[in-house]
Amino acid sequence: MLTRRRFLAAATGAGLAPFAFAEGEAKRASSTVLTAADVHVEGYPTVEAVRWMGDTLARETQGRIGIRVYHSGQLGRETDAINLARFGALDVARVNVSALNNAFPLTDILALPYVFDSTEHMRRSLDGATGKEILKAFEARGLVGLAFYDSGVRCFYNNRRAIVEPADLRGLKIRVPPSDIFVDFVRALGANPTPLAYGEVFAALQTHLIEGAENNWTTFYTSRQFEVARHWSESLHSFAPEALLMSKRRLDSMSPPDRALVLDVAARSVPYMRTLWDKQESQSRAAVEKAGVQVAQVDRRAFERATAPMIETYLRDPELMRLHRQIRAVA
Ligand code: GTR
Repeated sequence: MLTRRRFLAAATGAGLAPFAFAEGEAKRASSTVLTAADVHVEGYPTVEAVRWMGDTLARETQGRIGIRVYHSGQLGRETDAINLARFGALDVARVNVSALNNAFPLTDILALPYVFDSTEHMRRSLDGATGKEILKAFEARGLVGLAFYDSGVRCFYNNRRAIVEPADLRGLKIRVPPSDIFVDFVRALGANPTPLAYGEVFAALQTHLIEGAENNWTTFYTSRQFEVARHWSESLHSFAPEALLMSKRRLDSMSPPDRALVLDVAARSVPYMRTLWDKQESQSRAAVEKAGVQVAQVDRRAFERATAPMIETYLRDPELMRLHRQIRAVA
């Protein structure tokens, strides 16, 4: 298997093409094999959607363009993938917006708790003006926003007790992604936010470095975290979606028709991903419940009240307030 070190050596040295050719993936000298990174395992909807893109590109270019997906965090953390893509050492980075919040402030609005009412509301906003504007904003720092994918709705889970109201979280060490929004949110609820990379969460729960985390059903299931955190709470606090980003340098190096094709295939992968997502989310929930995880309903109003001042602080930013109004208008 390819190691991260070998990948980086190839990527930052003579370019990726020699490596890809050696792997026999490119059929002709003029072939392009785009590299993509994802922290999720094979079969996860984001991984499969990017694979679908690769197959579609290969079919529609008679094998001239393809995508090689490095799944399961083989290329490291999401923050690493973002930087690799910005500097052209990786072509496609599939990451969650939470990993982009600090560098791309407009993405804050997508991660902020209680902004979206439902999956439908989120999809409508991402398909419309809000999604388009935020995808465009990545270009300021070496990236092209190809698409947004679903990531369900994030809820708390932990290995201690049922969380019904904010007081139940008091003092618990809760893992958060590397985003100030999540740090501030968990702190406002009286817990101790502990930023960790996604790949480290399972071990941190198992060794009691942390007592809980928050994420969606699919992640909870596919990462096996449900085996070590037996209390799930329906806090339904954030719909923070996934972002599919491409290295601007790489996209600009392609011919105009190839560039247009990549953008078009990425857009076409969104409905495909959503179908996979809906199926996988309900299967994951059913599997976790079958495995005996306790699901608690929470006093959602109490969570909203406890975090309202923190959310208002973010919305004091005029740009975020403008996007917030835009999103609420299509609720
Ligand atoms: C998941 C998301 C991952 C990663 C993870 C996290 O929902 O799909 O990309 O960001 O959350 O919490 O780190």
